[in-house]
Amino acid sequence: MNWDIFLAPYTQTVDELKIKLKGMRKQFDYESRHSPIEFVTGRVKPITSIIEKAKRRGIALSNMEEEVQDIAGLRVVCPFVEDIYEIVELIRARKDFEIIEEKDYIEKNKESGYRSYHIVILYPVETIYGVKKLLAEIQIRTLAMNFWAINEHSLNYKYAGQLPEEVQTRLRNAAEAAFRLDEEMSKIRQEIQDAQKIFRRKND
Ligand code: 0O2
Repeated sequence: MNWDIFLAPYTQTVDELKIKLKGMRKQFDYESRHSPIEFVTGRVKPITSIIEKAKRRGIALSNMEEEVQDIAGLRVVCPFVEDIYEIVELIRARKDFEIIEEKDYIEKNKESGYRSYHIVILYPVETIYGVKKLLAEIQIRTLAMNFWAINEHSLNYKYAGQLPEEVQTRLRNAAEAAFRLDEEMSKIRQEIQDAQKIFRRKND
C-alpha cells in the first residue's frame, strides 16, 4: 500500500473543500451579514487512525475508500446552534457534491455526550486519471460543542478509550454545561448580533 498515492486525492479534497467552505464565510463578511461560520478546519485522517478504525470495524484495506467515511474531514464551527442548521441548508443546496448521509447528533446526542451535525458527501475530485468520487465528512458544531469534543477526544486518547469513572462523570457534566451554554446564548443571540453590528460599523 502506497499511502502517499492513496491519500493524495484526499488531501486535494480537503484543500478544495476548505476553500469552498471558507468562501461561504467570506461572502457573509463582504455582505456585512452575521456569519453563521466562526471558522473552518480540515484534515486528512492520520494513517495510524485509518488503520486503527479499519481494524476496529473489520474493514479490509481494499475497502477503505467505500467504508471509511472520514478520511477527508472538514469541520465548520458556528457561534450558535441555529447557525448549524443554516449551514446544513446551504450545504444541501450546493451542486458541487452529493450528500450521502446526514447524522444529527444534536437532536440526539451520542452516549458519550458528543453533539455535532455530520454530513457525509461524495466529492468529485479531479486527478491525473480523471474524476474520482471520494467520501468526505463535514462536521458542523458550535464553539461550545467543539470545546467539549476536542477535550473529550484528548482524554480518550490519553486513556486509550478507557476513561476512569470520575472523568466520565465530569465529561457528562461538562456536556450538560455546554448544552446549557448554547441554549442561553441562543436566547440572547439577537442582542449579541446587534452589538457585533455596531462594533463592525465602528471599525469600518
Ligand atoms: P477522529 O480522531 O476525530 O478522526 P464511530 O467513530 O465508529 O462511532 P462513525 O460511524 O465512523 O463513528 O461516524 P461518526 O459517528 O460520524 O463519527 C465520526 C467522527 O465523529 C469521529 O471520528 C470523531 O471525529 C467524531 N466523533 C464521533 N463520536 C464522538 C465522540 O463521542 N467524541 C468525540 N470527541 N468525537 C466524536 P473518529 O474516527 O472516531 O476520530
